Amino acid sequence: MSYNPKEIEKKWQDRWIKNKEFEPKNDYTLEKKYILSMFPYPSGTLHMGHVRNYSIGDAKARFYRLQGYNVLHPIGFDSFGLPAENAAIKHKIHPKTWTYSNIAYMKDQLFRLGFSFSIDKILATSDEIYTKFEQELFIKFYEAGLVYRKEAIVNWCEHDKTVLANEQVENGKCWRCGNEVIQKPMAGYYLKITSYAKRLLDDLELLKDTWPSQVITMQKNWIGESVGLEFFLNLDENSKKLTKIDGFNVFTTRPDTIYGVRYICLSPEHKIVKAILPHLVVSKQEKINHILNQSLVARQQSKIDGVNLDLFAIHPLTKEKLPIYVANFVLNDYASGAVMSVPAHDERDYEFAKIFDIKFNPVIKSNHDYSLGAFVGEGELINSGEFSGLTNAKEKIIEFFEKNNLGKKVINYKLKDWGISRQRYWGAPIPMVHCAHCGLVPEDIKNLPITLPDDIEISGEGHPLSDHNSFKYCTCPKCGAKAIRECDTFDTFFESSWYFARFASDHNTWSDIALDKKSVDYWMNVDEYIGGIEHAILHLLYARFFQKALKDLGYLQDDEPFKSLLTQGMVTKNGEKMSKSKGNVVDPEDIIKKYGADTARMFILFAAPPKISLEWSDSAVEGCYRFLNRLYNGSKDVLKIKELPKISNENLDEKAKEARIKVYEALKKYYEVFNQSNSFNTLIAACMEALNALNSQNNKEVLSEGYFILLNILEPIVPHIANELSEILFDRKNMTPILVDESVFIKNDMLIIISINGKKRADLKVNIDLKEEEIISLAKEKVAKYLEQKEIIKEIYVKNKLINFVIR
Ligand code: ANZ
Ligand code: ZN
Repeated sequence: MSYNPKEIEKKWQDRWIKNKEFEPKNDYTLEKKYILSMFPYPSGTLHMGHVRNYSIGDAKARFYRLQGYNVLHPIGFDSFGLPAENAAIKHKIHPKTWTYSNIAYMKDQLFRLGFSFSIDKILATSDEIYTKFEQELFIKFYEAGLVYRKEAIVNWCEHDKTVLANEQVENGKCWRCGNEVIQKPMAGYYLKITSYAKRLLDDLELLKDTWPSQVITMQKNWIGESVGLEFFLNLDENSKKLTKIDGFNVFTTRPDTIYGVRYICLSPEHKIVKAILPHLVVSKQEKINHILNQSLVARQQSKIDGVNLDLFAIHPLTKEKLPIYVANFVLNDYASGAVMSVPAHDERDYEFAKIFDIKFNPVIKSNHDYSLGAFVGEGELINSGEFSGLTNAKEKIIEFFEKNNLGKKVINYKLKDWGISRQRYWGAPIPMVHCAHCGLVPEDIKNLPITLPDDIEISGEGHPLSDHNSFKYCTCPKCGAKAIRECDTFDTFFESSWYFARFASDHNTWSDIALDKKSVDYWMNVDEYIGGIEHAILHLLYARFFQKALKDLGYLQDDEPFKSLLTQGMVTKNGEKMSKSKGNVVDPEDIIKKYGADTARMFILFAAPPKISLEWSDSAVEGCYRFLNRLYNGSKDVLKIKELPKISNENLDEKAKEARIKVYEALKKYYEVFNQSNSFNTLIAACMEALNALNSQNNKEVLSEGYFILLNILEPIVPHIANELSEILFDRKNMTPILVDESVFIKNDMLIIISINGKKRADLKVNIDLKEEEIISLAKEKVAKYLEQKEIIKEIYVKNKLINFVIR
């Protein structure tokens, strides 16, 4: 019999599925581990990145099960989203049909890779039951004041009559039809993630030892806390008259440069710009309208530009008249949408001032050459009235403003509220109703789920739901009048923001309760979350926000959803990321067919530590396959045993002792790798060494013990072959877990190499406790014939290793 992965793997997979071996237990007194790999989008088939993600997670889940933990290791599908609609347009197949047939195929693939997922917990976020509870949570958010509706500017394609995500705008044009994309105000729902900005930032501290620092930094930057001064600027009398506005706020992170302010820049959307626009000459109006029509990305990519509004603000300290401009780099929805411009100390302001020929005046002491640009450093103030001479003046100037009621310290965040409305069909309907009498009304919880109609036409144009009358028209849940249903659907990030908590909910109440408190409190939070670095910002931030909001609503108890995070590296081939467009994809299916799932899993974990990118190598795949063959073939010599043999080192020869050391080194590594480092590659290398050592010795007891231990170690990595051989050879139930036996490492003898003039002449076996002089004199005896009539000029002893005699 030779190694036949096809047969073995099928046998074990069938057994696992039939017996549902990997269901979490509902006994909440047990110690638990919740291991979660990010769930896939059902695009059609698994790729190597998935195999990597799930091989890591599965190894961890199986390890903890072997250690006696109650393990939750679920899988699902993030199944709403645009690709299903694109497939519908392209292949004339219903998004639902496309999605669920992909799910069926990928589910089958996952089980053919032997991943130990709970079967009861499998879900797809497009399932009606998931939609139902998601809509319920949304309504709870709404009632808690965490949701609001507002109008905002979106990318709009007039040809396709649809909103486009930023990624769908290519060089200002629609990715589908190539028409010019315009900026259009559109109403949508927003989640108040900004009211959690501080907690999202502060709680990163809780994760600093268990999340990659890179991810923490990216989250910090994305939240973008910025401390500064906000103050009110009055318009001069004439400008007040023209605009009927008294003044406006500005925000600065450099209050220390207040005496260097030469002019003011406003966003093109600013209310003062709106007020003055009709009074401007046509050429200025056109220029402002042009900027207004540009997307923010386009503005950022354009050259710095602006328009002089011929208005003035009064400097709060010097009372100078400051000219007011519109500038294309001022963001309307950051801080106050207005900037005090300091050309001497800010690069953008310097550039801008050059265009409009505005003079600058340094207010920070330096030897800077201003012909080269602005001086952006900090330092002692000059030309700053009573503040001149101060260093670290920021705080003092803020204090001054506060004391004189001119302004106040403010913390701004880059983070924006999260717009969740999508003008799409294949998403969860937002459960809101527009009633002529009652206004905006959330759907009645007992009417949930609001489901998608199946009979729609997807052409890519228009909005399938608002074109669908029986979906669109409904009755108001409050007054019963005829009303209009919200036809937008949730951003798909909404689904992935709570699926981890849903998995933790009790299966017995699965269809009745969104998040069963007792069960969720037991399982949450996720002990190890494994996934791609591409989710470092949005998904992880939204999930953290949901966790906190759900905690505040009483659903969850932890502040953070993911105790520890492992971001896996990508899979590359020939140095480039595996991708269809590069044509360098290796299909997991081919590897499974040719070598089996165990080889695929082993290679994935062997080729690189999880965090590092993994370069595909056919020969390393072969190498893993050969190892498994050796493991299988070598098992024929292993005695079938019911109990571990009691082996005493004293009765063993060197090779057998060495083999035991290698086996126990691998065992030590096993605990270290699974509990801490996750460097599965080093563990597999240790197993390879151990197997070689076992095969080059001939003590049967040592071989049995070695196989028993190695199969235990390898089970989380190559579960099929490990279970198969263990079942044939051992009585597993009575033999786990195994612990490291330190006595194996104690060597009584050591082998010293004796060389003469650098050439090896003999080995010397000595007791480890001997003293140096004794060892040297024994060595001299052993090589006596070489020393006859020679003079020893030097004796070099390398402790416990070798002796070299230099002779003449
Ligand atoms: C005067 C100044 C002088 C500034 C100086 C910087 C350097 P962060 O760190 O990103 O918060 N700013 C304020 N609101 C803005 C907006 N809506 N759009 C574009 N820029 C805006 O940056 C804050 C700084 O960016 C503020 O500090 C302001 O310029 C500008 F030597 O004020 B500063
Ligand atoms: Zn009503």
